[in-house]
Amino acid sequence: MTPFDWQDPFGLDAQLSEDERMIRDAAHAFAQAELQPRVIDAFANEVDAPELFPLMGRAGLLGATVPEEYGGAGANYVSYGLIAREIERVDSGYRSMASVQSSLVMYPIHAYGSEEQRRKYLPGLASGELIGCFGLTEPDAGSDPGSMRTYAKKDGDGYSISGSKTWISNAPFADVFVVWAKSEAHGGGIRGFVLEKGMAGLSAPKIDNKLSLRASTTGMIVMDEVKVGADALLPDVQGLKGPFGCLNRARYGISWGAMGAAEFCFHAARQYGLDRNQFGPLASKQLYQLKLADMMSEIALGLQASLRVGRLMDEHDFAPEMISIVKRNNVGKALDIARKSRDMHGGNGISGEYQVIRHMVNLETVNTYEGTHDVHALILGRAITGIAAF
Ligand code: TGC
Ligand code: FAD
Repeated sequence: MTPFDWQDPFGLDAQLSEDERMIRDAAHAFAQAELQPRVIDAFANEVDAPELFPLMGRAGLLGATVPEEYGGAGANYVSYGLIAREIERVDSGYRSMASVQSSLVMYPIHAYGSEEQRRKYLPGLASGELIGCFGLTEPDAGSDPGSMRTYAKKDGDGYSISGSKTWISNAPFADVFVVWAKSEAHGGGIRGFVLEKGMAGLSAPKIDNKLSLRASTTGMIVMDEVKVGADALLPDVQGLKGPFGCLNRARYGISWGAMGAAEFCFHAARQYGLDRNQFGPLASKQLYQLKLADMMSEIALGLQASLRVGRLMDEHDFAPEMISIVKRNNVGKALDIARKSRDMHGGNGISGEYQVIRHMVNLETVNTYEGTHDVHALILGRAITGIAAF
């Protein structure tokens, strides 16, 4: 019989293909060699790190699911999830940088863009020479993006776009802005536009002094009659299903990523309990072992669920509600695990050096963005009852 492995209780490794294992191992090596040495200082000092994009691009971590002809890796969604898990094992902010680029910028340009837009933007985004951001949220439209005010007026053959987006990852140093707006030329329907740094009327001020996700740069997108040509429109999608199609991918990746952060916190608590003696080794205490058992169980279950959803995505046979289950459950469980691990480290748990409190405060953001924990409950409540309770 296969011996039990506390680091892989259900044999996740054995359920992966050779290619998936290789991608996971490469992402792990990159994250530990390039990201881990920076993160404590980056978080403490809120360091902007645009230079990480070309490093991630060279390591093949950007646009993993985009076909190779556009610079992507042509990998499957399980591989994409495994990459997110390895990056977020180091920090949710670094995973944010990568998942916005891959799921929220490259995906819509590939899925909804013209051939010219794909050729113009995707290779640079895949290599990390270009940095992308995704503007959906507005100061008065967060959980309810359908109430957005950003507006694209007809302007000759093109458009003039005005409005503001807030809480936008990567925006202050982005080159490519995927922005969602209500469009006069399309009966006020929501359309996607690709804007570029340097356009007149476009600015992206940084939001300073975040106390969560400090290693990831966040800003606003301010658009004051930004004039773009007809070629800035993403031609192949109309309505909220455009941004939601992107969010499906990013939320799925987050479900894996959060488990990476949880694994870090679980492993750290285990080691701390083995090393620290109070009335004997902490790990010898029943309450301590109960917490470790809970952590291991939730992580094992969460990873299996994400793998199942990833396999269905790779078969083009998934429902968005499945993604709501894994995003909501895995992030909520990761947050519980990070809080428990912080507690199990005692006073050391609040030190940046031990890293668990950083994961804990990061996961507060992850619980909120890409659909809050409660909004995903309402998506599931609608599916269960047939009644929208938003
Ligand atoms: P609703 O009536 O439900 O739907 C409107 C249209 O959209 C379609 N749709 C979807 N299509 C694909 N995938 C999904 N998941 C979809 N959900 C809905 C739907 O079929 C319909 O299509 P059509 O053709 O009939 O028009 O829309 P609603 O306005 O009632 O929406 C309610 C709700 C709560 C589900 C939705 O607004 C929601 O999910 N709110 C949360 C907002 C959110 O997640 N924002 C994320 C911003 S981006 C971000 O946070 C990035 S952080 C990145 C990082 O740093 O990692
Ligand atoms: P609100 O929608 O105002 O929600 C406030 C509270 O009310 C929450 O608890 C929520 O669950 C609850 N609530 C809302 N509606 C209901 C309801 N109907 N019933 C019961 N409770 C409800 N957005 C982007 O577009 N692009 C990005 O790159 C991006 N990056 C982000 C990075 C960071 C660091 C952060 C913090 C946010 C980012 N966001 C981004 C925005 C994020 O998606 C929003 O913060 C999120 O969707 C919630 O919107 P809100 O903050 O306006 O909260």
